[in-house]
Amino acid sequence: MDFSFTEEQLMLQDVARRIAQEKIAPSAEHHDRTGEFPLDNIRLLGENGLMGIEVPAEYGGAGMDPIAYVLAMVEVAAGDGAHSTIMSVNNSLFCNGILTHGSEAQKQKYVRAIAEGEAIGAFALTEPQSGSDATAMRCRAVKQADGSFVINGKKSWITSGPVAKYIVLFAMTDPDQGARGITAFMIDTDKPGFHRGKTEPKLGIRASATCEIEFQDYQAAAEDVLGKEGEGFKIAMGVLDAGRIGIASQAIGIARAAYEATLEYVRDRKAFGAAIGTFQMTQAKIADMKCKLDAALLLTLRAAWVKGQGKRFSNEAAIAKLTASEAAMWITHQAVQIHGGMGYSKEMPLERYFRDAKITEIYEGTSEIQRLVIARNETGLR
Ligand code: COS
Repeated sequence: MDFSFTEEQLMLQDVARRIAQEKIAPSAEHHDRTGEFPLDNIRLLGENGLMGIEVPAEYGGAGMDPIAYVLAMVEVAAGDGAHSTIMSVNNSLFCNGILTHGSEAQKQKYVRAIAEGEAIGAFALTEPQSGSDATAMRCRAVKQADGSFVINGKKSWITSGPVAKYIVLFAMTDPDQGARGITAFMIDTDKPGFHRGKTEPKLGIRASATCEIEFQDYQAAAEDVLGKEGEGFKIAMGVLDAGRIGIASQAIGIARAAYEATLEYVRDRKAFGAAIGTFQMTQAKIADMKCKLDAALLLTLRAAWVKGQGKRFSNEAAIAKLTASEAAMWITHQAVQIHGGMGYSKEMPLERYFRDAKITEIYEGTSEIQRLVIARNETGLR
């Protein structure tokens, strides 16, 4: 077993760290306070290959592996959680699914624009009444005699929905078939029949715009189907497996930022005549933070490695996401506690890390869904 990274992986990590520390972190407070979408920074990340890390160069990407993706995501998330959410959706949920299931024309048209940072992508699975139970969706795509589809319905909690040019949409084409009646479509948001609802006010990752979207007699051509008709659920699940590696990496980045700020604070802050880092209660927290952070990173790198081997990685991705998101919640919680009043104040970024971390236990499969996936894989029972 080799724990070292390649020169290329380290170079990408370095590029991501530089952009995150020089451009993203300094504006994170502004983006969090205003909720302003960080378009310029997203373009910059795209120009540097960070919006299509695993996308081959022929489609405008960096042509790198899932390990490089983890390393870069961690750096961007350490700069700001909201930026890493946008990056994760573009890389994992948008480009990944099209690369795996798309036609050559779809790869050229949709992947290139997002990988090069010229446009923003989104992924629309969740609906107002269906989240974890994805097969309960009501959005309908009705096939016409000429092979095209007419789409009607609502999708909610769409990350980058307010700004996305293209969306991977999941709609029911055959409700009698349940999971096997769902089809994936490529949506162009400039076409008639596509509407955006209000932007969601959120606890954290506030600059990653989120909204409801609605389809009213949206016409999708036969060539807009992604993969095959009826394969949508499996496409969504496969894409979410990859997405969970991204969210695990995001959780690690947010947690690392909180951990590093805490290390600095416990060295400087004095109480009862000594640095608080010399107190055993603080030391125990520091040790536990570091163990959880390293465990999360190693599990996430393992999931990325299995993905890179071309094997099924659903279980490893669920284990990584569950471990990393719960670690991030615990670490940011302890970081706020150690900082005391300063942790609770908006003068320091600790309270933002705490708010940003929470979503990693919810989106792309809640912690409860990750436990369900892991237990099903381990026991073989349903
Ligand atoms: N990769 C590929 N195929 C998968 C898969 C995966 N990760 N997970 C399931 N499938 C396939 C199954 O093999 C099955 O195929 P067959 O019909 O050929 O047997 C089919 O999909 C249905 O699978 P299953 O019966 O396990 O589906 P369930 O309805 O029981 O749902 C859960 C399984 C709950 C795990 C799934 O719905 C899920 O992950 N939900 C969370 C969704 C989510 O993350 N939402 C957040 C939206 S993005 S913010």
